[in-house]
Amino acid sequence: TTDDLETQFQQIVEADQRIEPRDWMPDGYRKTLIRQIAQHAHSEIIGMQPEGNWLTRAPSLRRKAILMAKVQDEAGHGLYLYSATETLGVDRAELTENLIEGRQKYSSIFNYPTLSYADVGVIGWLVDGAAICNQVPLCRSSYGPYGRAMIRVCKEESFHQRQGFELLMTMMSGTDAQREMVQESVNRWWWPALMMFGPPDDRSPNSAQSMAWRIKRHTNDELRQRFVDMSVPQAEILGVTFPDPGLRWNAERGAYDFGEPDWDEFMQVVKGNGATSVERIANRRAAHENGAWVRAAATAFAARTASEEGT
Ligand code: FAQ
Repeated sequence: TTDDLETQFQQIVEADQRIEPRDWMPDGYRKTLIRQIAQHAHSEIIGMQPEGNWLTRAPSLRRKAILMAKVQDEAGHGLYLYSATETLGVDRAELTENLIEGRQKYSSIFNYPTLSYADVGVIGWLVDGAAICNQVPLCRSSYGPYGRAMIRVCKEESFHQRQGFELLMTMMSGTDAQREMVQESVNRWWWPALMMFGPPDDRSPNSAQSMAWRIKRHTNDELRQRFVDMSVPQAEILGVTFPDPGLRWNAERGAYDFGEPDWDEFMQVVKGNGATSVERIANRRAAHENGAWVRAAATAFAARTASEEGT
């Protein structure tokens, strides 16, 4: 019966074993995974745009090669994640459609503009840093194809984080103007980076169930705290500050206290009213439409090959 299947499913999950595509799973589990993994895939693909914006203006060949490699990695992450989503019985074409029609979300962080080259460094340091913090526990996610995809994604994200930090170290040992550029960029990205972890736990409708299914391993607030604690010492090494007067060490908790992100701004961005939301989707739609001939050619070739094999 369904009850037996459900009990067996929960036992597998609680024994920290993996659920695989052909295993029985509750509908809600499948829906949640499709939602989260598709949103994650869309984020990687849309996330190519903010930094891609600086590819033609990288300050040296070395910086350009690094940035190009990073942006291409994001494309790869999107592809593995779309493949992981397809194992749940949805089609990638449908997911792309959902993204460009605004039926599925992508991370709030990619709705902010990249205004200076320091943003490339700060995105690597803070945005990839936050992504790693969130994604390392997802390597142990109960759904096999998602957890396995995350292993490679995390290795690449950690290169991204380091290239960002190294870029910022270089700028911070440069001129006053370069140091100011870095600080200005940190001021713009700090709060949006904290919002990447999602709404506070008491306003996170999906967390409890996703934790019980071991899709998520930690709550949004736990991961946000971990990120703050790991970032403060790094900021000290760099010589930058975070724009939060409430940020201070709490010896009793053994953690940093910090201020409240602007959750109204977060809600606006998630609703599609971010500074670059319209542009991001318009670019994605144009790329998809410009690629129509490739899809048509591949489909025609596959049909012809199949009919030749059939004769
Ligand atoms: N932005 O109940 P919860 C990257 C939505 S890293 C937009 O807490 P959940 C790497 C949420 O979907 C970025 N929407 O939801 C990179 C839900 O709405 P729904 C991608 C958000 O799922 C770096 C509602 O709010 N990483 O791309 C956000 O349990 C540099 C209620 O929230 C991932 O996607 C947000 N920040 O927890 C690439 C990681 N937060 O769907 C290029 C995987 C929440 O019910 C350059 N995802 N919402 O309509 C997760 O870990 C989770 O989905 C959370 C949200 C933690 C993001």
